[in-house]
Amino acid sequence: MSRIIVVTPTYNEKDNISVLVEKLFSLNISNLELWVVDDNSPDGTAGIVKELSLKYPIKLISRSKKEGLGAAYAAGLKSILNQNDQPDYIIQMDADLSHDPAVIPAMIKKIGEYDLVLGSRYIAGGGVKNWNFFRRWVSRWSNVYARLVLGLPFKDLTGGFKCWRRAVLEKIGLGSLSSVGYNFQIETTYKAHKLGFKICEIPIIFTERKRGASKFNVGIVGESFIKVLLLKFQD
Ligand SMILES: Nc1nc2c(ncn2[C@@H]2O[C@H](COP(=O)(O)OP(=O)(O)OP(=O)(O)O)[C@@H](O)[C@H]2O)c(=O)[nH]1
Ligand SMILES: [Mg+2]
Repeated sequence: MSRIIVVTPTYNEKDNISVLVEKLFSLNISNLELWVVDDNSPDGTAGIVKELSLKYPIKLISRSKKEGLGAAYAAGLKSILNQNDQPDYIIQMDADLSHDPAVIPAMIKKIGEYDLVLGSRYIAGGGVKNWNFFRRWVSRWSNVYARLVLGLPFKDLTGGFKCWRRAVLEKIGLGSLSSVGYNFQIETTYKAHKLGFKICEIPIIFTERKRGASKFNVGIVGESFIKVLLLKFQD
């Protein structure tokens, strides 16, 4: 039986995290654990996670300050790889319910044949709900830009709903990643592709958060603009 760890970064997700947990564990996937990487959320997200961990297999990684989702993921993934009881697959997803846990069984099915499965908004069957024009525009162009500069064949490079075979994460060198925002997603997929791992996309519908505040900002777009070029010229 495969062992699966779902990892999610949280910053002020008190109104979303318990719904995510209930939805995730109601899938009844055996050997599934959730790891939450919280950056000392002032709204008390960590306390809610601790309470939930009395009922469900949840591990909380508490970090002292907010350093962006890239740093939170890198820390969470490193701790997962450094523990004794290694998972077969690692799924990463947002905690704000934009990513629907109902997609997870399809991801697990696909990871049997691939090394990395990307949840994709920009292939047939995928999409985005309730995003304003600006967010749609930024997301579309960020993807076109990264795809063309890096020469990648995937339609959604910036999405954060992904399922990894453990060996891929071991090889891409988590210690060398520096992205703060969604560039983390581009960087990790690019490294996996360059190493020759088999990657596929499956459709997802991304729904804008209903509760809590977005951490998206223009700095994150600027970071990606520059770091995609740096990635290209590192080669
Ligand atoms: N630990 C941690 N988590 C973060 C940080 N920034 C964002 N996150 C989490 O990363 C996930 C994605 O962040 P969001 O703010 O929802 O970003 P987004 O999905 O691009 O933006 P929206 O569409 O507006 O929600 C959420 O689960 C956040 O709580 C951070 O600095 N630290
Ligand atoms: Mg979000």
